[in-house]
Amino acid sequence: MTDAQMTGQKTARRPSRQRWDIFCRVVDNFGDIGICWRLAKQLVDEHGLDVRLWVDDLISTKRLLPEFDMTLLRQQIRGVDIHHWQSEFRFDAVADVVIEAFACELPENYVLAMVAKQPVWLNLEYLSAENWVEEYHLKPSPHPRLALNKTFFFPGFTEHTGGLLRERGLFAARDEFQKQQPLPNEFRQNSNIVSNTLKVSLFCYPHAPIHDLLAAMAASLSPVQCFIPESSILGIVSAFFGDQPLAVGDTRTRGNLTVNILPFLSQSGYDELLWSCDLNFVRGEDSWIRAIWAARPFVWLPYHQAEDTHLVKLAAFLERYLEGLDDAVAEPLRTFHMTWAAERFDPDMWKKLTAKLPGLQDHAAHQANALGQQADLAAKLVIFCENFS
Ligand code: TRH
Repeated sequence: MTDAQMTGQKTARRPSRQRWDIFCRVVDNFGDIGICWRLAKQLVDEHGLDVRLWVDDLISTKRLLPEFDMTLLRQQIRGVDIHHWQSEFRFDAVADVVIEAFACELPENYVLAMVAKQPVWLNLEYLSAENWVEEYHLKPSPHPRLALNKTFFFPGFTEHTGGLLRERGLFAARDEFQKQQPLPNEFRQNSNIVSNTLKVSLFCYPHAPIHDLLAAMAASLSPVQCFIPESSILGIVSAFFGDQPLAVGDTRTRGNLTVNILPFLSQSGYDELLWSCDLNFVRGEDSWIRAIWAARPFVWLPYHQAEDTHLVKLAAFLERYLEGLDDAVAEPLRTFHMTWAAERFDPDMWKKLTAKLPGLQDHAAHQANALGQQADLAAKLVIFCENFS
């Protein structure tokens, strides 16, 4: 592979590879399918590719894509050919480019068929801001038995990584949306938005100290409105209010906190929620990236990993993300992140964090613009495949 290929730089082009297969096995939650669906759609919309998305978990797919019909083995949605990936795997032909998302292990019969076709085979990895990512991005991995080569493709925050998922026109849509007052979005219809409150969205894992966070919000000196899309934390939120189980459309108040339970939103509706709030709590991978693009301050909770690897991942991200920010502003956000992810809480850190929101807002806008200057992940994938030899 040449240097230009390693860095994703353009050289003389081979004809575009037309058919792409993306394989997605849902481990849990929504990130796996959320990312694969977003990527598939972008490859169709912006690169004119013929994309098949193979997914094994129909329930998660349905949650994310309400128009998805769980009775069908195959269906077209917004230009993407979605197939149910069943244990007995049937396919017509191997694609030109094969994306194995998050080391999901391709079906054996498909891998055998790849030997004759020799497609570009990429393992799309999880996102991390750690330094080693640059070194491993685009590293080849020969198959142990067959004449096949897989390439590791790492998303990331620097030019020498695979970049971040970002659709063309996302910033323009966000800016247009944020200009409008009152904000016209689907969650608004379900909630009575009060002006002059601190608007917060909350999407996190149930092991986070949610009760303590809600208590700190309730004790705030000024009003806080917290929007919670329906998720696995609803029981904890209900228990905080000592109430019947909360349901979509419910509103509860304690002290200076008002909570609105929203439906699980569409991906674009969720973007609008992030764009509308002054502070967003996000998790996993895809909502984390969307929070960055929202250009609003956020608290990211990484997916829990053994031996506290997620805390290393978090520290690496904060190191990169907070670079250039005055320490007096950066420190409350760093402390909040690390404490929240370690499942501890101190009410004081909520006060300190909210006191620094104006400075954090400027920084969030700056970082979104700076990262938005880099080529996005879909474009980098396409360029890499065009130059692959
Ligand atoms: O759901 P997540 O925790 O996903 C994961 C999984 O744990 C997965 O196994 C792991 O590999 C990955 O993280 C790192 O969090 P994430 O990644 O933010 O995905 C949530 C998706 O759901 C994202 O596409 C945004 C979307 N979403 C909506 O569309 N509507 C909503 O209302 C909300 C709250 C989220």
